[in-house]
Amino acid sequence: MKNTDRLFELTKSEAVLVISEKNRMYFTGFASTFGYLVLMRDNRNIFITDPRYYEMAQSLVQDGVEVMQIPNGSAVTDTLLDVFHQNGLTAVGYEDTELTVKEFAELKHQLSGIKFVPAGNEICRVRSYKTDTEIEYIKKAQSITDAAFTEILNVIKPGLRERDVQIELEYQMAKNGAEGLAFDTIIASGINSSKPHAHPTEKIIELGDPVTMDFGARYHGYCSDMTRTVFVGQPSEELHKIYNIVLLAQKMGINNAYCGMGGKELDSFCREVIKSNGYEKYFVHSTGHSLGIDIHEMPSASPRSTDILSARQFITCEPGIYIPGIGGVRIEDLLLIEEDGITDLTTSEKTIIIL
Ligand SMILES: [Mn+2]
Repeated sequence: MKNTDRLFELTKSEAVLVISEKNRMYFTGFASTFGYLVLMRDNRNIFITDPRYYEMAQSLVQDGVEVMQIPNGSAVTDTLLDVFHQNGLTAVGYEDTELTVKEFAELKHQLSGIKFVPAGNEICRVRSYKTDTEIEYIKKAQSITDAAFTEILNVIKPGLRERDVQIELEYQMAKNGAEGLAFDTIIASGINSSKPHAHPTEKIIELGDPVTMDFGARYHGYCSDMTRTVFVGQPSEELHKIYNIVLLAQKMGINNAYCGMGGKELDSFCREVIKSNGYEKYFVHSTGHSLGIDIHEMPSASPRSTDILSARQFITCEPGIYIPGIGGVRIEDLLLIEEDGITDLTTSEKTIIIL
């Protein structure tokens, strides 16, 4: 089972009940819309599901997971109570980070007598340390993303809409092996680029426009993430200057990154460069985040982060400067942290690109 030993090092509970789709998929390796997973300290793990998934689950769940079917006509919570009683469990960890208030209230009501202990943060922490297989999936997702960027440089030209660039970029990711998107693609051109998370519009790309593209692919359920700002024709002097400051800030972060550093420290390497050039108030977001099954996972790199960037974790490095009415620049690479160093998985060019 994936990282369950680590989970039980972090939580005091004898068992953890996993209900959310993504965490079930994480621990069982099996995607389904319905199921309840009971992880136990003695490494007995029971996946309870219904007849729609029972047969499939038996052949597809990871080693170490026992699949159980809800008896016809009975409630899943009755089966859960049986499992808890048979294993002498009176208290279980639960996903306080995932369940709605209503879902939790119902669960407590239906499983009366069981004590629920929050375990959501512990699960997030476990998920932050990637296995070899997860690292391979994320590397592949990133290489698909880089390949799509190479292709899009041949496509972008004045007269296209932002939407056209979005469609082509997503097509190229699919063509290169993506099974889906990591998140909604951001394409922001001209003055739209001062909005860090702008959605692609019908706006026509014009000569002199910056075009910021923030996009990622999904591969075997795992995300990638990168951003580049390119220029269509010569940029204004100010945008050119901003580009070089952001690039310098990003390189300062990457070149100084090391295993064991604080997320706050990585952020400050980037932020200091932008500050010393007088643009601090235009860098309006964090420097980075990790990813995995979700596009935003822990650890994070921000002025408030208390995370330590550790081996087998990922972190993006994505400083930006955004000036309303003028435009913006963001450059984002994906870094893998390992004991013997940092690998920048993003291979696309960063020196200013003027198409
Ligand atoms: Mn990102």
